[in-house]
Amino acid sequence: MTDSIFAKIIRRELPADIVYEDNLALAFRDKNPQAPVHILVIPKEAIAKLSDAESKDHALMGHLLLTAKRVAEQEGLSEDGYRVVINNGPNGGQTVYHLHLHILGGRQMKWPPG
Ligand code: DGP
Repeated sequence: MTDSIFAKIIRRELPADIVYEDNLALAFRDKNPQAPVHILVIPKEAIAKLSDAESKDHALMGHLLLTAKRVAEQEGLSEDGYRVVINNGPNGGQTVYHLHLHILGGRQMKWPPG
């Protein structure tokens, strides 16, 4: 089990601009936005990183991806497009060890990412 800042956001011990919540997931605006729209989608279950996900998490992982789609629609990003990113571990650039999907939109993305 991890207890990161995101666990504190789930428990409302830290403030966040929450844009979506259900029994499995929470979505809130990134405090250091890298695009006009930058939202994080997290599971309420404390999975530290993508590489820690297991077969039992199959449905949850699908739910997180569909939640990202739903939140992107809610934010009006569907027509122009958007990017969904998971940073995994040190080389992936992960800094908060509670699994999260970044939704980035509102500008043209570049490829490859840095
Ligand atoms: P990553 O590098 O993939 O682990 O991304 C972590 C993201 O979390 C980063 O874009 C900044 C964001 N972040 C860190 N601390 C907080 C916080 O306390 N509140 C919010 N809303 N976002 C945070």
